[in-house]
Amino acid sequence: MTHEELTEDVGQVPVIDIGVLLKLLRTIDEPSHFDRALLNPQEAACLTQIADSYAKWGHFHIVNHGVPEDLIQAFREHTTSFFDLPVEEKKFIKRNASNSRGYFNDEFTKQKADWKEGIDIGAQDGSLEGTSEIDGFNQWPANPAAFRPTVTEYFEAMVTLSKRLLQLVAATLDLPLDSFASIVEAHTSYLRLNHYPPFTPPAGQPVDLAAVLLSEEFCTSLAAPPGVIMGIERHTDAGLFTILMQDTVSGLQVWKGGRWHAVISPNNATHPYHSQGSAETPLTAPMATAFTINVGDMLQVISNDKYVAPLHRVVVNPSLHRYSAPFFFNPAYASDCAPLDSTHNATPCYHPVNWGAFRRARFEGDFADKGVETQISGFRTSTAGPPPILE
Ligand SMILES: O=C(O)CCC(=O)C(=O)O
Repeated sequence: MTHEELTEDVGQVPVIDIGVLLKLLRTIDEPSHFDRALLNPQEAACLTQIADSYAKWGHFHIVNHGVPEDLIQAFREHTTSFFDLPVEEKKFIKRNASNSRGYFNDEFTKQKADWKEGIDIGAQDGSLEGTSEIDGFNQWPANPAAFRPTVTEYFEAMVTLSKRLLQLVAATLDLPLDSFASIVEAHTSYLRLNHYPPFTPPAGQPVDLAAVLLSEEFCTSLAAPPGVIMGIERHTDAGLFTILMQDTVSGLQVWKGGRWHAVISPNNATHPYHSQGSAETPLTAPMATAFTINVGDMLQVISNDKYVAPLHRVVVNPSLHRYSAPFFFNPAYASDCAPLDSTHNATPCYHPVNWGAFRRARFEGDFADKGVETQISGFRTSTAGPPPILE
């Protein structure tokens, strides 16, 4: 049995073709006057699918998102070339406690060192230039030469797509499309490039990785058993939502219904999506360019628990390199995120969360073992009850 098969999911996480809604958004002159009742049946079905996926899974895959395929391919190639550099060269641009932008190979999640390396590139006050008190400044590698222009172009494409997706979030909540525009005008999003090298057990301590990954204990315990190395331990994303590019190697898992499920991207040829097309009804999107969307903590707060940020993690792979690129779409630092009046729960489940303060506390925990991580559960109101879990 291969590693891919070991971690294969049941293919339930929807793959949503959002082309029909993006086309519509481009034609709407006054987002504040958006009327859901005027959607045609195809548009309405797509919006319902998005709303249901946010509520049921907290994540889904999108195709036909408008990001050019050649840009995605160039971005991928430069990501791989960057990580292929000698570690000494990558460390020229290493991030530190006073600058969160740059290369790292020492991140902690749940007080455990991740089995991965990465580079963070961020926006400050809505732009890729400049510096911010919380994040510092971007550090670009000298090699590969085209890394900076390609990553910059990809970053801008992610911003454009994120703003569209945020309009759709508003639409799913029966709000005008521009309801959240002010909190992301000076957005503080960042792009993370991840490389998970193949896991090599320490000499003299052989690990039967397949047995570990298949064990009932591993699949049903929230925390990975002691001694099991993870690509990245369980966490939720802190911001509004994440646009995740996964390559063809699996590893991502999500906690739902009391166990971990593998989340295979449609970019992987084993995904059931590939068998859905036919000569009569061909698939509408090119493959290898799907993105996975994850609800983040701030959207959970704003939606007052209607949309729950999924707990996710990444398992190691014994033989394959895995690359991924989450784009964390984040509000302005000055924003206070608070439950909207119009969401399904009349009583607010959260006190307002200042994004700048929250992000600063999270970064401090990423950089070193600070004991307890800052979580939105700390902002729950006394009447809200226990934090929601995806059932
Ligand atoms: O690599 C992935 O698929 C997910 C990465 C992730 O969760 C993170 O970087 O926060």
